[in-house]
Amino acid sequence: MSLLIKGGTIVTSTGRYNADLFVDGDKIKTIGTDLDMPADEVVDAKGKFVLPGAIDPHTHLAMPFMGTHAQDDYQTGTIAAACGGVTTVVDFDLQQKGESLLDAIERKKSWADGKTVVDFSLHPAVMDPRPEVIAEVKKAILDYGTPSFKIFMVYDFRVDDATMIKLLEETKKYGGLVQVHAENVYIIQHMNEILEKEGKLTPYYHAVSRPNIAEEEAVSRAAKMVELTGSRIYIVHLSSKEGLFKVKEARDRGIDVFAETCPQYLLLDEERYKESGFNGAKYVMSPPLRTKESNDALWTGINSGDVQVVATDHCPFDFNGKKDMFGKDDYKKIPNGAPGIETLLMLLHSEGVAKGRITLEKMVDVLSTGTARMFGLKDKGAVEVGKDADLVIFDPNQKFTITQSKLHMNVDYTPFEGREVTGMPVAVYSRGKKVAEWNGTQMDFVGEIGRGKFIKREPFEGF
Ligand code: DUC
Ligand code: ZN
Ligand code: ZN
Repeated sequence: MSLLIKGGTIVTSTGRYNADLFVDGDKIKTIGTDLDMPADEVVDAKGKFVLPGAIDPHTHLAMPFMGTHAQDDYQTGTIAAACGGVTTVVDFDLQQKGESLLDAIERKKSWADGKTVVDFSLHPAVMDPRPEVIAEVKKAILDYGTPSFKIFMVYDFRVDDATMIKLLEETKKYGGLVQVHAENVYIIQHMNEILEKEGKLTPYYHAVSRPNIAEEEAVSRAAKMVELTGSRIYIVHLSSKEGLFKVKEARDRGIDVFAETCPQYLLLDEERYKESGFNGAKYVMSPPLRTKESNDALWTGINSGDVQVVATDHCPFDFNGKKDMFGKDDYKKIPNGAPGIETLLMLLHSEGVAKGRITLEKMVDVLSTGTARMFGLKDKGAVEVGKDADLVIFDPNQKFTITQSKLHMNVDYTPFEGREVTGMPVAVYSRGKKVAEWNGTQMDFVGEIGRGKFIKREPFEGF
């Protein structure tokens, strides 16, 4: 299968230029002017951007959580990804009690077998840090191609500081990266007790129970562990101005603290929890939505380079039957999480680029090029000869009103319902094969179930 894309504007993380592009099989073979080789498909991309497919390195596909499980599996989740211009997904792989880390990788890979429509990889999450599990880090990095490891500082399956230190030391030896969900569990437990006594249990109090200071303290403590060990961390879903300040403080001192944020922390604020009825439950996620001040600070953090990646934390639970079943009388029982994998690129373009908050090149960096570099995806993340032909032909003027019925995520709502975006994919390619296209009113999936493959990633090489 070959593909010739003519007349588009190729966008990189540092610039843009007009050129034709020829794809042979999985790879970008030639970039140049007036290319005229015969091809199975010829696309006129005049007036359109040719972007590298977005990479979402933060998803929870089919994850068992809070008495239920995240509703998108590897098939529905990667179909939604494709329709949103996401061509690589790096999913969390939660180790079970007593399970080996390497067995956990094999187990989650088997869940994906024959189901994914775009390429994927896994981040093992260390939940049962026995010494023999820490010793598996070397194999996970060097043999299994999974060089990033998630830990939680909250929830029942959190790890303690001593474990964090050991993991930082072990990952440092082999080029691993520790990803941290940073919230102080004791602050949250204390707030929960107070709110319980006061009978404050509606969704709004989810945000009150997890104040900015809980993130600030945890980021600061995790950064100190990095300073101690000389290792590196990546803070997932950074949400607050205060947390960002701690990231910046460490980075300014040369400590390798990296950070990711998500569209919900850039665009939504805690007022959402006050929506009528039980609607606030739609936004119950951890960390919670913050204030507009934090939204603005995080955009600044992207531009200053203190936030290197934008991801989704895609973790969908239906509003009817999941969000409202468990937690009607107590915010603590509402499954934490929200859908987002399909709206990542459209939101970042429309709210970021079209509104002048970030450049198009910065968008490519935080969605693709920088993400590939952070996570060792050496064949992904850029429109360059030799890279996988994971491409989005993007019309920057196409309008679309986000609405759940026109999206593909397996969930009954979107937190961005009714928001009009400017800029949508025209066509999305995964290793040279078209997987999604604009049909005039919405995106259609046109790919092949099971064509996505597991990608072995490289150790961290610096950022
Ligand atoms: N936060 C969420 O909101 N959902 C999944 C896990 C997490 O840390
Ligand atoms: Zn998390
Ligand atoms: Zn998450």
